[in-house]
Amino acid sequence: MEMIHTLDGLEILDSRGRPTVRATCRLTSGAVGIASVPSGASTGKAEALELRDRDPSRYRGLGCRKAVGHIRGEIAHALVGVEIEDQSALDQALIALDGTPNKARLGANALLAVSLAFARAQAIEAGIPLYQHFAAIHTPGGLAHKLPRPTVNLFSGGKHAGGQVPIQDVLVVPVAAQTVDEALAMTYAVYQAAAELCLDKYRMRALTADEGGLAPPFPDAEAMLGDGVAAIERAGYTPGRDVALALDVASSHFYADGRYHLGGEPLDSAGMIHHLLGWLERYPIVSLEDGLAEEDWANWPKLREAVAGRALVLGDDFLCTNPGRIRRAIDVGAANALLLKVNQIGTLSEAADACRLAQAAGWHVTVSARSGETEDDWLADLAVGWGSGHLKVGSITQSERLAKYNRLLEIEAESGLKMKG
Ligand code: 2PG
Ligand code: MG
Repeated sequence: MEMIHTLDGLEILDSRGRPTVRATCRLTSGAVGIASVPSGASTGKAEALELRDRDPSRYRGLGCRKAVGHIRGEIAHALVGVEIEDQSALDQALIALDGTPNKARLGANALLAVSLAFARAQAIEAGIPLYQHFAAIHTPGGLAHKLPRPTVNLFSGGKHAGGQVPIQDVLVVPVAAQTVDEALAMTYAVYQAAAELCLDKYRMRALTADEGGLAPPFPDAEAMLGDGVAAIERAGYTPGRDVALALDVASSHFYADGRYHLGGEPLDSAGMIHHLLGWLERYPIVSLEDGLAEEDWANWPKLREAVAGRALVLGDDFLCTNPGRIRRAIDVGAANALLLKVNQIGTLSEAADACRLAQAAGWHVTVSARSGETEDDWLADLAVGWGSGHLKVGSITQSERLAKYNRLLEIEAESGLKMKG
């Protein structure tokens, strides 16, 4: 049994300078957990609601004083001094207190900050690393058993880079790396080669997008992919063997009236699947995220079948870390990998449900940051504790990204855990 002694909230700023929420949870034992929540820009429609003040005179309406007020007020009132059995009991209490299906009343940002701060306080109280505490939340008595492989943003487009090209991210996956340390060194080499390539080809110094990805004026998605391959070669690696690509197509954001507006003639779903298969033929892509739009349910199973084993069919906006959507996708065979973002659902326990559901179906899980991040590093612990195959954090620049990579290096050094194939 646990008891919260004090609960506090603070409005802080994320990596885009927009407000977000931090919570501080002090247990009666004296252990203190502090956690900050991230925020997306290319959000899925089924995400839990991020509560914003909507006061246009302050941060263009994006203030989080209401969410923070709920932590200090209603949530603290309900939880302080009450016996709480575990994370699940805490999260159930938060969900019941909010009382809406999408956490619209108190805000998923307020709820998640409390959920995470409580978890961190419990880990500190138990004197165990946060990743081991997350492992026990995932499976009672469970222990972390492997490290995730980083998938790192190289080029940005879409909503993260002003829409100069419709697709959102080309990422590098250092598939030949045996350790996190090696994976990051390889990634750095490719990123620097890509920056030189941008200078040569686009006469552009390394101007970066929201997640630190390079964002030159690509004429089209093919150029973005081709330049990804060229950067891998320029760094001295063999594309596909040493370093592969992953793609976040984020296609919901260029889908309108049943057509995909990729540039050129708009494509129907069959045309889009055909187009994606062409990319899989030509480029060493190992993971295909949101290849189809979030509402294009009828065609996701066709995409999964067509891709069959060549790359992961990964759902982000499509699944929104939502157990109900994941169950449906498993039933109809719509994907084989989950992009897990805890703030899409709003509590740690529900995200753990989503993760277990996907893993039990034999799916791969990629734990992901948001485009608006903080310097908090809990995500690295989460990816390790929940046995995810990949960790997607953004590029290998900017401290809000590097906080997670540095934590992963720390975990690798202290735990002796290995990255799996
Ligand atoms: C995504 C994420 C991270 P955002 O689409 O996968 O890259 O973006 O946080 O803006 O939803
Ligand atoms: Mg995505």
